[in-house]
Order: sequence, then C-alpha cells, then structure tokens
Amino acid sequence: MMRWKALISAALASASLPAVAMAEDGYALWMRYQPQAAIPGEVVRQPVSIVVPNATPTLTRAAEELRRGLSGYAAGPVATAPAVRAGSVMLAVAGDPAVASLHLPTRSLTDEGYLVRSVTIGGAPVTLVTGNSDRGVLYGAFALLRHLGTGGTLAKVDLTSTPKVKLRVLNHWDNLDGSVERGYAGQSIWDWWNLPDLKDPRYTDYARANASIGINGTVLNNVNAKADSLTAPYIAKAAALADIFRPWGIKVYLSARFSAPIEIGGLKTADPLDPQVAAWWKAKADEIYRAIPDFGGFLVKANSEGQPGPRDYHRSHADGANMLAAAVAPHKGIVMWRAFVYADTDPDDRAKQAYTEFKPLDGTFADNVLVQVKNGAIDFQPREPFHPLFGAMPKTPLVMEFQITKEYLGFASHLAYLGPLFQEVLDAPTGVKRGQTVADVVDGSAEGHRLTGMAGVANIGRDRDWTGSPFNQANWYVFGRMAWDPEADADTIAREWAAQTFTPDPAVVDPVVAMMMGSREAVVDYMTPLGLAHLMATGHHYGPGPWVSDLARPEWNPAYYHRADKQGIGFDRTRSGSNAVAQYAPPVAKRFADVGTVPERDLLWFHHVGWDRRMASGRTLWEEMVRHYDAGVGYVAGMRQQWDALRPRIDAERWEKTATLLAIQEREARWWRDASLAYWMSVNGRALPAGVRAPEHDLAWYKAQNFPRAPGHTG
Ligand code: GCV
Repeated sequence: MMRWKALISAALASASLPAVAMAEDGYALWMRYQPQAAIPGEVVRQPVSIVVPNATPTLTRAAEELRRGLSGYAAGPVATAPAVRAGSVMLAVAGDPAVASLHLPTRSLTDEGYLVRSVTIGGAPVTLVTGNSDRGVLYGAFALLRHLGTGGTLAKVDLTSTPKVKLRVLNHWDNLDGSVERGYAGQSIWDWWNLPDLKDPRYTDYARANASIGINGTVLNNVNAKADSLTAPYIAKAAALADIFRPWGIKVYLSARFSAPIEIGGLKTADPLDPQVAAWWKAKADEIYRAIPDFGGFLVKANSEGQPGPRDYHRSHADGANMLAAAVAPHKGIVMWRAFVYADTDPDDRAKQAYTEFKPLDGTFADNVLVQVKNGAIDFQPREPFHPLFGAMPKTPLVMEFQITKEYLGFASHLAYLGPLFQEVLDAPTGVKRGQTVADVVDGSAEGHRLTGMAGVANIGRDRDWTGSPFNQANWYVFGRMAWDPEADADTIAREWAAQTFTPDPAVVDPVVAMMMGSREAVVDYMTPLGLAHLMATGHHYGPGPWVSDLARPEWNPAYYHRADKQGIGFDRTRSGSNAVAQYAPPVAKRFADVGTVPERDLLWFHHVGWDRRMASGRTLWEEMVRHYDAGVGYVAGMRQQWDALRPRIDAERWEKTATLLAIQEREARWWRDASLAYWMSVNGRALPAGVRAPEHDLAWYKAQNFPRAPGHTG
C-alpha cells in the first residue's frame, strides 16, 4: 500500500478505536504521541516528511521529536527528506533564505518565540516551523505537537507565541547522596555517583519534557547546598548533564554554598568584601565556565534556616549577591538570590521578615542579580496571599518561586492541580499602580526589566512516572506553561495537559479537568480553610498538627500561626497586631486590613476573629469552618466517583494508581478534618453544628500519631 494511503487508513482505524489505550506506566508524560485522527484527517493527502535545510544540534533534536510525534500520531513512519514537497514540515530559522523570502512577521518573536504556519514553498503546501533562533524552532516543533495532541490538524496551522519570562527554571532540591528534600517521587534522577560516565537516557527524556513546555534552565542541587558540588569532580558531573541539555535549550545552574571558600577553598572567611574571597569565587566561576561555557549562574539561599551568608559578616544580602554576580558577569552569568529569610532571633512576625530585610536593598543589586521570592510570605502553604515584595522592589528583577512538589499539599499522594494556585498569585493586583498584577512584576512589564524569571521547585524523582502520580505531572506541565506566559489560564492548560496525557476525547478531558480545577481548593478546605496556614505536623509536614506548640523556635509551631483560643482564631496582621498588612501597597493594604473587605479565603491570615463572627453565608465562623472541612472531604469523594466512571476510558495502569491514591487522599482528608475539628473543639469548647459527623477518634488519638519515616524530610 502506498504510504499516504497507509497513513489515512491508520488514521481512520484509530478514529474508530475506543478511547482506551494499552496499559501505560506514565513514563512518556504528556509526550505519548498516540495514534489519533488529527494528522492526516481530510487534509494531508500526501505523506508527511520533515525537512531541515540547515541542521544544528537543536534543529536535529526538533526534527527527531517531530518525527517521533508525527509517526506516533499518524501510526506510521514519517521520513526526513532533503527538500520540501507537498505535505512537508520544514524546520528552519527565520534567517534561512527559504524562510526570509516569505516575509513572515518573525521580528516580534525575539529570541525564543516561534511561528508555525501553513505556507507555500516552491508551489508546495508546507507546514513551516520557524523562529529567530533554533531554540525558537524547537519550541515551535513542540507547539505543533501540542496542537496535534490536543485535537488540532495540519490544515491551516497558524501558531505563534513568544515567552514573556526570560529564565524559566526548575529548582531541584536534590542532594548529592541521592535524596531529595521535599521529594516524594523517589530518589534524585541525578546519579551523581556514576556521572559523568553514565549518561542515563532519562536525562535526555527529562530535557525533552522540559523543552516541550519551554523550561530553559535547571538548578541541579538543593538550595541547602553542599560545597562539594563546586569541586572539580562535581563540576565535571554537572558539565556532562549540561552537554545533554544544551541542544534542548536548557542551561545548567548550581546552588552555591556561601561558605564554600572556607570549606573547599581553605580560606579563613567567606566575607563577601574580603578581596581573597571575591578572587576565590572569580576563579571558581572561571573554572566552571571552562567546563560549562553556557553555565547559567548561581542560586543562593543565604542566612536562612541555618545556611551561611553575608549576614554572618555583618554584610548585606546585596553585598553577598553582588560579589558572586561579579564573578559570573564576565561570562554573562546571573545570580538568583533568595529572599526566603527569617530568623528566630527576630521577634517580628515571620511573614514580615523578608520584606523588612530586602525592600531597603532595592536599587543596590548588580544588573545580573535577580531576587527570588516565594509566592507567599510564609512557605508554600495551600493558600497564601501574594508576597508583599512583589511590587515593592521596582528597581530589582524579582523571580517568582513556586513549589511544584507538594510539601504542604499532601505530598505526591493527594491530587491537587496547582494551576489555580499559580494563577491566583500571578493575577493578584499589587495595588502599586492601577491594573498592575504580580504577573506584570514577574514578566518585567511593570518596570521594563528584561532580565526576568520564574522558578519552580521540582517534583521530579526516579519513580517510573517521574512525579509519583500521573496527576502530579500536570503540575510540572502547568509550571512550564505559566513560566512561558504568566497570564495563561489554568483551565486551558489543564485541558491541553489532559488531552495529551490521556486522549483529546471530551468524554475524558471534561471530567478530568473538572476534577483538577477544584482539587487544590479541596486541599485548602480540608487542611487550612479561611486563611489558616502552617498547621502541618512538625518537620516532615505530613498530616495535621495544629496542637503543636512546644518547639524551640516560635515560628515552627502551628499554634504560632492560628492563635486559637476560647474566643476566636486567626493571626492579627492589622495595625492592632503585627501590622504585616502595611507591607502591601495602600489599596491592597486597606482591603486586607478591613475585616469587612478582606476576602474570606484570607480572613484568618490577616485577622483574629471571634468564633461567632457572621460570615457572608450567614453562618458563624465556626459553622463556616466546619462546612469547609466537609466540603474538602466531599470533593475528594466526588473525584473518586468521577475517576471510577472514567475507568473504561483510561489505561489500566494509570487508572489503578490514581484510584489507589485517591482512596489514600480521601482517608487522609478525613483525618485532617477530624483531627482539626477535634482540636478546635478542645479549644473553643463548642459542639458541632447539628447533623455534622463527629470526628472518628478523640483528640488524644490524633495527637499520638507519629510518622518518623515520612518521605522528603532531609536536612
Ligand atoms: C530547602 C521550607 C522547607 C525546606 C526548604 C525551605 C527553603 O522551609 O521546609 O525544606 O529548604 O523551605 O525553601 O529553603
């Protein structure tokens, strides 16, 4: 049979197949490229061939990916060809003569944007994938595959996009011993022991996955860094990874331990103003760049949770950051300096400390320094109001740091799609200028910064499905897509993820997306409703521990955050309390400070209120809290039902795993609800509203639960 006929008959056959695929282990992520009607359809009447007139390592990877994707979708072979003919897909940079002669609007694509368009070349209808650099073309190839994987066809393709954020970076909290801090998907994917010799094929698949969603950087090691990662053997290991990632447009970065000059450099000090220290870092940077010419730069956690830093020498964070920035500047490297600082010696509200320390430093950082700020002022809680530093440091580029791994949202076992969390933060008005949002600060448009960034703490490990569950893959995916466009919509991204991960069939996509979109709110409801935060058990943060109040550092105790007593609950951050609200721009501060205008979802974050306070629903606060706990548990029960109904349409392996995890989630959601209610009742002395189910056990039982082996807790 002629090849094009084979293509069409395969497509027709696949179109009539039931939506069930074979058993799958999730390794392929959203890049499954399963047969579907979209490729030949009615339109492509010629066999597909891929043409790359002027290959580079990146264009070769892009072509190979397209070949893999198109032959998967079309269930037949797709060839590479030397010249275009009808039905070809051509990959070429905009400067390529064949593309330039088409006079396409490519200028606005800047460096990494793409244009994928149906054009005519030499009389032949061709799908052109172009950009101003080969990385742009690579992103275009993935955009085309996304288009096809979400039900699009090769007819009249017209896709164009330019990333709004320059540095789109994963942060791995991976330790050199293979453990992952706050990792719930197995050991680190980096086999440090066998690198640089053993190049696990997984590294390439990791790069493909990241490139497919626009991620262009990766910090390989934990921010709680060991100086060893800066020694020659580890630089060689990082260089081996950089070589694999480079053609996929991904740069390697390292977390730098500030005291490394002492630990591995033999110096007596790490004082950033000491010329010997600066010289040591400069030589170290030169050494790294000899091995990794496109090394991205350093990420630094300084003077936070026991890490060393410039404050040890009575220097500022800017002194520390600028010294490192000078070391990498000759190589065009950058420094991402974290603002996640708080100290037990500072009696002030923990939520205020980063702002207090960093805001006065605005304007003092070198041009190649970005300050990396967590999305909220405490620590990746199920919900936090946006961090007040966004909008408050106009002269400094601020990197948004999200946590993709779910340290505080049920680890890998709970289904919680983080798209709505990311979007809620990015969409938040800063109040600094009319209409300005956090996304405007992050993408630089607020102040005209060109060096911009978004970082996500990775949820990736050596588990076969990378992230511990099929649905956790969506959080990696949505991070990449929102880093590309911080104004993107969580629902739209969930749809495209679900279509590629399962099938574009709306009978699957609709219920899957419906499950996902409310899933994070459900976690908020059963863990920390109405603005509560940090009520998780000590250390590992697994399960409820609102009663904990005996830890040495006040801000490590859940009781510090909820402040519940017989009369009421919540942290007063208004003028009568810590006055953290004053760190926001006046219109936002005003809204949060007034108990009548603060959004109810943030009520107890900003206010201490009585249990009998009337809520918008007419219920008392206590009744409303109970309702939220029940709603959270009920949502999980609903997800289980929806997932059960999808059983005939999902491959057995991924269905089973998800069903089992949902059962765990329902059990744990009940545990959270019951333990929390038992504790609140012990504090407020109230009964449950009529008809509400009592906790299964007494408070003593919940307090006695102990999980010393909970995963992810490494120091
Ligand atoms: C890497 C939280 C986590 C720590 C983490 C820290 C940080 O406190 O519990 O594991 O350390 O944040 O972001 O630096």
